[in-house]
Amino acid sequence: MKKFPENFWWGAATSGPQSEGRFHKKHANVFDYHYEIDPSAFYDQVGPDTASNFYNDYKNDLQLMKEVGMNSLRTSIQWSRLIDDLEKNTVDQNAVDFYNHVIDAMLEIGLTPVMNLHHFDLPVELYQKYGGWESKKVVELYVGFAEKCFELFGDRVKYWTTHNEPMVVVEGQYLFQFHYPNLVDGKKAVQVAYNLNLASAKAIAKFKAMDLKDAQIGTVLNLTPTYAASESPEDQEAARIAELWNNKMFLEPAIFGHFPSELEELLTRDGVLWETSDEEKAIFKQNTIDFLGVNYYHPNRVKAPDVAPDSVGAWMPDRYYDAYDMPGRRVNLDRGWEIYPQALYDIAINIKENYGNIPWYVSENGMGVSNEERFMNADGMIEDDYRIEFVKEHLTWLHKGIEAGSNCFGYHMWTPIDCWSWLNAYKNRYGFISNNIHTQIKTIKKSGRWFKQVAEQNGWEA
Ligand code: BGP
Repeated sequence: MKKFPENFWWGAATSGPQSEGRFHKKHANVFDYHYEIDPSAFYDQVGPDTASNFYNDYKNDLQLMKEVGMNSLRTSIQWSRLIDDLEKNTVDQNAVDFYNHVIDAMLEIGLTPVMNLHHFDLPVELYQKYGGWESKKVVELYVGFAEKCFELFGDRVKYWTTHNEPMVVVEGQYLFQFHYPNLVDGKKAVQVAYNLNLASAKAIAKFKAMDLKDAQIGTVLNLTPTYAASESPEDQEAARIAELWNNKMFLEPAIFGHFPSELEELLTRDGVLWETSDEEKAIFKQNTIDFLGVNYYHPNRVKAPDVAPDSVGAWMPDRYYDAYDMPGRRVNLDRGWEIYPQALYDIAINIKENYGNIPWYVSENGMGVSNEERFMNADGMIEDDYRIEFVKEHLTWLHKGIEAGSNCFGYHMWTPIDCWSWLNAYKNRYGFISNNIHTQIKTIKKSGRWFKQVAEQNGWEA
């Protein structure tokens, strides 16, 4: 038997904006707004309005999650739903009732709730008025929202996370133009990265001051481990900087309470360092995470840049490294991401050796596949053997990492029920449970049945 540690979390993750639908939501987040002004930016012009109808269907959905063996679920509380007046941080009572019902329903059926506070879904008004995460005013407003969440739900929710993949906000909105407002501005990107880290530390400060019983707080990072194309000093240097920028910029403040000095030196030399203060440095120092969530999809392979990093032009972090397309790599062509399960072992060992072996869990992993109806059998079940293989391979490497002493306490799949994706909408499906978006009929896939057995046995017969 491949056995996992006792009380291992077997579960899955989704987010409010990708599952609930906009029903009765007072404010638009940046994605709601982007869809309003430019539906053609979204696959098949499908927006987040209905998503997977979790707002109306949560009881049935949670029951299905239980049926695939999940003992825990991460979702998020939408800032744009919970808060009524964004400046005064008053709450919308309908939203409070909704999240109370969801949390109570989860506890009733034995699904441990993990609640995230920000999953790319900034209320658009705060972008329009203050420039969103560019502004420390927005950091304060977010902290007020977080505090409300702890007050309202902290008696029952014992696991909180401050952000999901803050790096995606930096890259999508400020560097590589894949999320609204699609800016290209390296200097702003640096400040946004800092402010997101600061928001997390300040929310943690509020959380700690409240002294909630048995509750823990963490953050969710997309760790894309960096692999250099070769042993050459140039490729190794490219990998060092890519690792600093993509991973350490968030990992180190979260775990150690300060930014990596090598990164600060590089940004200072390039004249783009963030605005900081001694007071803020003290906040980082005192407010580190209790546990880490790691989203892992694909590795980051890099090589020395073709163009010299000191070339003339606006500052961008990727002037220091180029993407390396490794010949012979395995790829999920529907999403374009490399499949490299061994990275989960490397992550496990990295956390053990370089990050104080902090308790951590895989907070997302998964494979988005298009047109899964082609695998539907006569009973209407999708036979997604490729997903079973994918999960099994990843769990095998994770297991090796745990056996080597890494302090991993769970594995969450992205996602329980096929849900809406940012620009890809419903193109690629990730769930253990399929969703017909026209009828909202949800059906367990073969992978869901397989996962139930694994969860029940806390492993599988090797
Ligand atoms: C992660 C996000 C999720 C989810 C997932 C799948 O980066 O945290 O929100 O969307 O990726 O990616 P995509 O939906 O882009 O295929």
